[in-house]
Amino acid sequence: MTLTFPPGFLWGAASAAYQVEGAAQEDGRTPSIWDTFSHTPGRVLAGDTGDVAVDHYHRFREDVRLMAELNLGAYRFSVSWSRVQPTGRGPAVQRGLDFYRSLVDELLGAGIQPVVTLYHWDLPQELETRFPSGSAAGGGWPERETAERFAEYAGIVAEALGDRVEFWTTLNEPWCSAFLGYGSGVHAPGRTERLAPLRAAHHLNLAHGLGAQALRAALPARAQIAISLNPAVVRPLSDKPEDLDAARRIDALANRVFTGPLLRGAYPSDLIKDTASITDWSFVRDGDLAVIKHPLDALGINYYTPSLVSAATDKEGSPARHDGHGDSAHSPWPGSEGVAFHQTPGERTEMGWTIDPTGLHDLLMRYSREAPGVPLYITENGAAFDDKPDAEGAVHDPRRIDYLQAHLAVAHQAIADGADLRGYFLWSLMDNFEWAYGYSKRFGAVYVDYPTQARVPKSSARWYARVARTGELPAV
Ligand code: PNW
Repeated sequence: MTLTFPPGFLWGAASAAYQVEGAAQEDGRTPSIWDTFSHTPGRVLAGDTGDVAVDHYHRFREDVRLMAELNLGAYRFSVSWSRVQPTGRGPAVQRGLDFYRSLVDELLGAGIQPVVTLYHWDLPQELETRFPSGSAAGGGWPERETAERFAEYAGIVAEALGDRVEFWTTLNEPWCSAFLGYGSGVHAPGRTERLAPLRAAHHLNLAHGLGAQALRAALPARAQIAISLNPAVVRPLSDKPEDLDAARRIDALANRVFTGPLLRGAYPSDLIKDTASITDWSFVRDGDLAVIKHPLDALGINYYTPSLVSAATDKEGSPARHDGHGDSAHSPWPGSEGVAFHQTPGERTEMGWTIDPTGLHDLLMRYSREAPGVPLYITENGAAFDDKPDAEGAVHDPRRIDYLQAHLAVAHQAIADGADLRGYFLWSLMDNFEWAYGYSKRFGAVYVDYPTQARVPKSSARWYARVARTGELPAV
């Protein structure tokens, strides 16, 4: 049976500045923590960097034409903070802002709605390094001032683009910034600490709240202000109390550390107990929680794969980690390092992530309940496969079509079950710099031949273009 999506459902694709732009040193841009990290030997596979990426900074006109050919209704991209405010403090660089104005104008001219993410992990390096009040290891998100700087930056971008962009998100996946950046160290800035990720999580929450206030003050009333989270779907290995407790702990550290303050104005009491040996949370100041609970016009959900957890038993020791967070001797779960992650059964993508669309349905229903009245968007969903051009240069990726089909089918089901889901953004428009995996993982609907920068729509792009045009999911 063909599934029909509601009229007005937004069909989009997503990207992020450091993953696609390149032009790392042009027009006044200074290094972000990802420039520093990728240029540090051993941090990114094969020594790959975002110096050139897919050269979107120079090819955005061609890329927007491609988006129009693919019938996209919206394009979600992020702004590189150090391109518009090189030191993370003080005056903006006009040439940096001009790039985003040109991109937005190109999109609007093609009838594509721009969706701006203000922060997709590329903190200006200066805000990590030059921090008189920071720890010996550095400044960055564990420091409160970073949240204040973010609000200033949000105001700058809102002033520059507010007359033509209606859909804004503050942060992309703050969990990754806090826990992979400052806990396991597999993301920039690569710190491996226990207190820093918790402080970072709070200051990211605060940055969202202060940033949302700055956006509200600068933008017309019609503007929508949202955040994109990557909520974990945490499943216990068994019904044993210790496994249920492991799932509760990971749910607190992955999800409720953000949604507690964002949606309810409080950190969960079980999280505070679980982390009591690390912190008393005194870095949360009076008034912070009210700021963080700024009303959301929409909630963005990014989903890839579920997690299966159990208590680690002494006999077996802690099993090999299969949580898809990369290889690190350091845990991204402060206070709950003992929890064991297991490989969920089923077919996997090139990331090693199990394909399980039921997790997306779970998330949409959960956040419909937890954020009543707040429209939901899937701001990322997609998969990496081993895509290669055939002899004629065409790229056939039937597994990606199956992946998208299966996830869109459960999204449709969630709407039928009452979720107020308004749109879907495929990750990603094009193959790009996949963080610690460099260019080795291809998430794009469009294939990029890196040596020539040629763009070749894969068969999934053609398939998605039809879904976007008709609003219908063909029967399998
Ligand atoms: C998201 N994890 O990253 C990001 O928003 C994208 O920039 C990225 O390219 C995409 O998903 C695919 O990885 C994640 O370890 C990276 O749990 C790592 C994790 C989750 C999301």
